[in-house]
Amino acid sequence: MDMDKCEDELQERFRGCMLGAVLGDCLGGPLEFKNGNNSFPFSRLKREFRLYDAWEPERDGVLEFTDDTAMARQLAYSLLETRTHLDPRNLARRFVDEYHREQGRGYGEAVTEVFEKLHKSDCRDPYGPAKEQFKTEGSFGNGAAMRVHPVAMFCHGRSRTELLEMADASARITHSHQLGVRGAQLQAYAVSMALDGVDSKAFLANMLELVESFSEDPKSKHTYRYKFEIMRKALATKNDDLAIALGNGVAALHSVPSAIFSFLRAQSPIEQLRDSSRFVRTVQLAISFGGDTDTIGSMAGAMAGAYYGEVDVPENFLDVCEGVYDAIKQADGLVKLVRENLDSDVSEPIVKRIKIEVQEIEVKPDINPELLKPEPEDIKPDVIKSELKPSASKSKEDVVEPDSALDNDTTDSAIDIKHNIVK
Ligand code: F2R
Ligand code: MG
Ligand code: MG
Repeated sequence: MDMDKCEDELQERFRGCMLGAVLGDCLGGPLEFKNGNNSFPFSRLKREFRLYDAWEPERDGVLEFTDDTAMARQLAYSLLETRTHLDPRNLARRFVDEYHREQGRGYGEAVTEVFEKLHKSDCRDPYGPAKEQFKTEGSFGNGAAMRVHPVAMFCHGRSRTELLEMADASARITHSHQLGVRGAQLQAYAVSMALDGVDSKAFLANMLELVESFSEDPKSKHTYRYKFEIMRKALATKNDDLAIALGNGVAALHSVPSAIFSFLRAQSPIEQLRDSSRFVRTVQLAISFGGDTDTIGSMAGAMAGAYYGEVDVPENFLDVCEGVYDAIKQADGLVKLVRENLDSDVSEPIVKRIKIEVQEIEVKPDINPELLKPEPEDIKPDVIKSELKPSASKSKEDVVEPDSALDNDTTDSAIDIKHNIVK
């Protein structure tokens, strides 16, 4: 593959991040839930990866990317289009169009309902359909976390508050459960620190500090804290067999920490993966978790690529996987955009406020027949009209509200590790 060389370290890291996410997705895709919820031995991973050393695209084709990359690309395109902020309606439309273009990318079972509802309503309220998911509980799937790395790139050089706000806004278009939103924020923060080259000790301390700050959201705080405690002990003892303890399922809680662990653990040598580069052993470790291998692989790949840069990504993978050229172009576009934004004095909200036009209410005869009677002469027409339906020009600000009070579940009662579900 022929491409321009990177001009500096930031471009290296941005390219590494976008490439890492695509490669993790493509390399993990063929193994997603192929061993049920069981992990894979490292020997299996080494065997799989040996195939890629001798890969010939004309003969072997390419490994296709899945929904993870399909959505991340649209998030990157949306930011490249709006340039100074995230526009939730633009992003929602992009997700919907992308889904309708290629429905076979392996989307989550429930998220497709969100796309259909967004489509039918022309994304009038980009957050509305997600709030209706799972009997209004919202999705806690990892779909918001798996696509969030472009947010970390866009927010490079900005405050953590802005990063978390944009990650939240990008997540809620499909995922309104706090555990799904928090998963996206944790992944965004992890990628952001990887882009900054933060060392593993400070990285883990910062992640824990962020989790502790979820004070108005005790369920997320307790359950994610529990995962980070497991991670900390495992890193200290170099225990690599954490699929059961950290999880490998489609819930954000059972996959974001696993990806973060893979990134941190693979910074040190792993005996059974000694032949692999740091980037490759991160992706191999992530995929070895089994279960949701494309997503854990992609999230870990985004962090590893951001941390080590494009230079650590073996060139042979670029011919194996779909979407790598676009990933590089998007990374180059984002690095340019970030520089322009940092150089300019423009200060505007990082997330566009959405005005939702209040729809005219259709008056059905069986609701209130009284209202359909001819107007008495002594009542002004305007009064009746305003009783029947709100003015079409009325609008309300859509303020992103935190979920209603969550119960004070403790760690043990809130998660069921064996079955990969959140109670
Ligand atoms: N969909 C897949 N892979 C196919 C699944 C394989 C299958 N399990 C198998 O055994 O073969 N991969 C892609 O989906 C994941 C991202 O999903 P996303 O975008 O979060 O979607 P969704 O539908 O919102 O959530 C996924 C599932 O999680 C469960 N769930 C979520 N919230 C829930 C809640 N509040 N209550 C109960 N269950 C909830 C549901 O089962 C959802 O369908 C990635 O892996 C991506 O690669
Ligand atoms: Mg996928
Ligand atoms: Mg997946």
